[in-house]
Amino acid sequence: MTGAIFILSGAGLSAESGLRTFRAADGLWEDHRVEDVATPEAFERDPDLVQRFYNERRKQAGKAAPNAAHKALARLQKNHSDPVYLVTQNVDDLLERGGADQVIHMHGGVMDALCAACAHRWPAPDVMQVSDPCPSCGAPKTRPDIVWFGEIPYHMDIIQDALEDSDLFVSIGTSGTVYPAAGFGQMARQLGIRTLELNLEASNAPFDEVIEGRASEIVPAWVE
Ligand code: BV8
Repeated sequence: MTGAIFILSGAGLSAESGLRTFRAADGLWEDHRVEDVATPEAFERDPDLVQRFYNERRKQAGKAAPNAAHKALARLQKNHSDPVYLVTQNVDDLLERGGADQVIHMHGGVMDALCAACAHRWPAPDVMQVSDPCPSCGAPKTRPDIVWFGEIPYHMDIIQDALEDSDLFVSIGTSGTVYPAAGFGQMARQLGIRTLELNLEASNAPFDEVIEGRASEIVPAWVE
């Protein structure tokens, strides 16, 4: 396999590490309505509820271990002769802990804190409060470094360049529900790039090839 590879991952990549997906029967959103915990309006309205939601996510992410799929993608990035762009919708750090050294977190990271006043970032405390003073400007406006619905995803320019540079687009463990990530497959097809989906169940988007199965099995098999 030669040529640059663009890999978009979603919650299914981390499901076997014990982190719940969003739209499964026991998905996260089932516990909370999206608009109650994953929008800037929710944070304005009830910052403590939002902080509790992300403190719990951070605790779960910290307890989770990278699975064979995370480690296989890290190996691919290290060993492949051309660039491997690891673009993830996930806010956990399991790809990094699985050995990947360049991960593009387009929806942010739950292990980081962000100052809503000066945009300073720092490693999040286990239990974050909005009143935590920013280490840089001192403002008591601490929020999780997460891209909420209605906010602009991070690194869109880098992602666009990576897609245009790639010869293969691989979607791993995502339902293709949330934009703009859900539109990357279509952009790849318009660029004439071959597309592959690795998913527990096909998401029914028009990929050139689909491999169904659990990420911890099908991702290492595809990488090797
Ligand atoms: C934006 C952080 C403008 C939070 C997240 C109407 C129509 C279309 C679009 C919109 C609309 N109204 C509003 C929008 C825009 C909106 C959107 O798309 N809404 C959706 C709900 C319709 N998007 C936004 O607001 C985005 N911002 O558009 O700004 C803009 C855009 C571009 C340029 C300039 C301006 C911001 C979206 C970011 C929201 N934040 N995450 C948090 O994590 O708490 S999204 C959240 O859900 C996740 O991060 C993830 O990205 C996302 C999607 O979930 P998936 O990862 O796909 O997980 P899901 O549960 O859905 O699926 C799991 C998959 O895994 C399944 O396929 C399953 O089969 C598979 N699986 C399960 N187990 C396994 C497995 N696969 C393999 N192995 C297994 N073991």
